[in-house]
Amino acid sequence: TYLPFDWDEYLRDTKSLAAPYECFKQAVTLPQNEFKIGMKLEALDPRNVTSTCIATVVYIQGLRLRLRLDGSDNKNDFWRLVDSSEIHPIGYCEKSGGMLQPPLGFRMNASSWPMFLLKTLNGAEMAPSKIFQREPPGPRTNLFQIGQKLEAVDKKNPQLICCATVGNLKQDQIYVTFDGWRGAFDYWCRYDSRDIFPCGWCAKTGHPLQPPGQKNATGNSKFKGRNIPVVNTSDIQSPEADTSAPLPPPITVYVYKTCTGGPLVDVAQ
Ligand code: MLZ
Repeated sequence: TYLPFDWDEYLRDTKSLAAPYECFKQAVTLPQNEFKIGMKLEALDPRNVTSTCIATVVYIQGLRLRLRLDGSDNKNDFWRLVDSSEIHPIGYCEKSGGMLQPPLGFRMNASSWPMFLLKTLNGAEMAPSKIFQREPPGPRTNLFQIGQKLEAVDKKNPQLICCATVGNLKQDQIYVTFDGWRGAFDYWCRYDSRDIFPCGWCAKTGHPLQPPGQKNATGNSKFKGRNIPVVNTSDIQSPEADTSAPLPPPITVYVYKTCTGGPLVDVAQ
C-alpha cells in the first residue's frame, strides 16, 4: 500500500493544472477488471507486433494486466489495460484468418511450436470474451498543453505509473517528463497513447501512483522525501506469530528511499 498522493495539494503547490480528461484516450466510465491470474488470452507480441501469441495473466494491478507470452521467459513481461485493442480472447486470431505464432525468443525449437501450443492450451483457463472491453475512442487531435500534469507509465519500469508533466509538444506527440527525476525516464509519445492518464486515474482504478522523485525540478522542497512506501503491520506475517492471538493495532512505518528495508519491508523501487 502507498500513501495516497494528494494531487490537489501538489497542483496548488506547483501552481500547475492537470490535463483535462478529454485530452486522453481513456475510458470515461471505468470498466471492470474481471481477469484473473492464470487466465490465457491472445496478445500481440510487443517485440514483434505482426505476431499474435498466447499470453498468460501473471499479475493484476487496477485496470492493468501483467502479461507473459507462453513459451517466452519471465524477463519480457508487459502490461496492457483491460480495454486494450491488443488483447483478445483465444480463438480471435484464427477466426480472423490468422495463425498463432511463437513469441520472439521462443524457448524451444521452432518445430516444437505446434505441440507446445496444444499443450499450453490444454486444460487452460481461457479468459472469457465478455470480460474484454472495447477500446475507448479518444480525442481526434492533440489537446495537450505544455506544463499540464498527468499520470504516466514509466516505460523503463512499466509496472510504475508516476506523476508527470507535459514538457513539450510536436504535432501529434507529447513529451512526458517525470516530476522530480532528472530526465532519464522522459519520452515522446502520441497524444492518444494508452500509457498516459489524467490526474486521479490511479486512485480511481486502484493502481499505486509513484509520487514525484527527489531530484527536485520544481524547486519545491515540500515533496522531497515523500516517495515513501508505507507498510501496514497487519500485512506482515512473521513465521513464529501466534495467528490466533488478537492483532495489535496497525502502525505505519515510513521508510526512506535510501533504506534497503531488510527482510520484511520491500522497498521495491
Ligand atoms: N528505483 C528505480 C526506478 C525509478 C523510477 C522513476 N520513475 C520515473 C530507480 O531509482 O532507478
